[in-house]
Amino acid sequence: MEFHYTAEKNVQIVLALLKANGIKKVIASPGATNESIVASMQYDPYFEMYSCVDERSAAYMACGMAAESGEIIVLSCTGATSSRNYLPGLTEAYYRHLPILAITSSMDPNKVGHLYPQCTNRNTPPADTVISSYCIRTIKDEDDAWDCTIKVNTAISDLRHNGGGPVHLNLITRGCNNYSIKELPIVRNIKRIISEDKDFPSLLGRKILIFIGSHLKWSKEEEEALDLFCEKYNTVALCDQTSNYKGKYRVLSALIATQESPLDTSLFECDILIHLGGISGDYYTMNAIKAKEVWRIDKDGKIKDKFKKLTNVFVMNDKTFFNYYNTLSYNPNNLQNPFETFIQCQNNLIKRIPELPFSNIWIASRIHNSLPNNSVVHLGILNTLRAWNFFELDKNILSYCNVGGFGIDGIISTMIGASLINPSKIYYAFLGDLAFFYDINSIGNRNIGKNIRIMVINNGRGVEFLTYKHSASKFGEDTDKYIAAAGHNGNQSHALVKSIASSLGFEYLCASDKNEFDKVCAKFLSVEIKQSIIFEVFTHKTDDADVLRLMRTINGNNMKSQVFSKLRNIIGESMTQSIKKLIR
Ligand SMILES: Cc1ncc(C[n+]2csc(CCOP(=O)(O)OP(=O)(O)O)c2C)c(N)n1
Ligand SMILES: [Mg+2]
Repeated sequence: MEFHYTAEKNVQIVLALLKANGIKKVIASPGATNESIVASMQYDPYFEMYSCVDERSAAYMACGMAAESGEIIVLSCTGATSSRNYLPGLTEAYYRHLPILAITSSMDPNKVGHLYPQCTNRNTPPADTVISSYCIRTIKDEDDAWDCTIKVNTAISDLRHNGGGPVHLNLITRGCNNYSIKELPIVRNIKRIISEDKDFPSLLGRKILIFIGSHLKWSKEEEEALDLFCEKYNTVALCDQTSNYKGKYRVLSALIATQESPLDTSLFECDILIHLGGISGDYYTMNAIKAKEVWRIDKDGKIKDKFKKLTNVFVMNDKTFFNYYNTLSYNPNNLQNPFETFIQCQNNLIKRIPELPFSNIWIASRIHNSLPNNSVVHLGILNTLRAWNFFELDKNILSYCNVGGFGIDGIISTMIGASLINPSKIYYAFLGDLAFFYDINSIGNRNIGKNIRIMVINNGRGVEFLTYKHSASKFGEDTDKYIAAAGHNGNQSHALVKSIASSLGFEYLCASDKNEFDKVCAKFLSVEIKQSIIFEVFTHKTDDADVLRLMRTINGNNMKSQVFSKLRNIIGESMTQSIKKLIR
């Protein structure tokens, strides 16, 4: 019988990435739990294998080998107490930054504590033995395979990162009788690149897009570096209201990306997506982007694979990255800069926005270009952020949203904190009623000055969950009971916020329709800093929920979604879901 690689997919990924990274020296200790990996290596002449019965000695041998060869050394051991005996050698390696990958094989960790023989808990290695430790679980679906790929890549990269050192993989096995796999899978290899590296990968002839997640204020130099990069590499920066890049190639892309029937799908296609900034609430653009590869710029060097296409992490400032590529003299592709096309697309859509009902989105459409110069905007998560992502703000207005944790709990507090830094600027918060009442005690803070303006869009519930295509909207009226939490805080009372606001010294404004809104909003938009304001806007839940459909179908409906929506009415949600799954 011929033996090749194990059928265990997590082991195959480990092996493929060891090979892709030129790691070949292995010290194996005897046992059964590490059979899959050891046997697979043994039948591949690529691996240079050594045997050592005593794991304590094996780990010290690895120290000697790593120091002498300068290479990464792999250790493999079985269950029982074998992994414990790596600790002295790994402690030595830790303090000497020696790159040793300790792979301890284990049965499923769920079995720990259930009287299974040889099954020990490896969750928390002592602090000064390894720089990182990952559990590499059995792969049962695509998500598991992704998780395994990311963890093994991170582990291998950690061995040399920040001075490097030993790393632990707890490799889960279910045992294996199938060693028929002749070829290892092709596994995505993720590299960290630091500014000292001599050869950054080439962008020659590649179609590039940039996506900026939430980002703090940009300096002039940073913005200029990105402007020049976009000019040289014929690209644009796809932004939302939290990206805060205000340079020449900013594209606020949500309105284009959200169209059910896209104007031009190729706009979001690229060979390389350059991804910077933090978490983004612009789900539409992230879903629309079709990138072959993603390069991430992130000073913390962590591997963050939002698009599941990450190949390079540039461990540096945005500016260092852009400046490096800006100094190269070639013009890497012959494509036209897509900026004009994006802007034309956007204008084309804006012109065709139908009459919107009185709603969160209508408000954003009405006042986005009337806010005072240099004011600062804080947006509520999800529904409000989404509304404002459809309409551009003036370049001198910065905008933020608590997308770090996506809480509705501290939106006003965050804005108040910011407002205290600069009393001569006007700070706005736009948010829903659940978010407003959640954080209501903050408006009683005695430090508040005259420079804050809060707009509460009071639809009496979390309308987010009723919006067009939200999965929770399928329960109809029942969504209101618990998921959207309707009817709290006076159930759209016209007296409650008014009295609190007045008692606390705010000017109180309110509106229940477009006419009323237009009558009072001048005060809310005034450049004069006289008194802080709370503007309560009462909207109707169906308007606030349905307006999204109007924005997403400016260019017509998606045929498929029309068919499914009709089907849903006839055969019900669960049958429709089953058919969708079948088609997929
Ligand atoms: C602290 C916290 N609790 C719960 C959630 C879940 N959540 C997300 S949006 C939302 C509804 C917000 O309602 P509202 O502020 O009235 O805005 P609307 O959707 O009506 O515009 C909730 C409860 C959250 N993000 N944060
Ligand atoms: Mg609400």
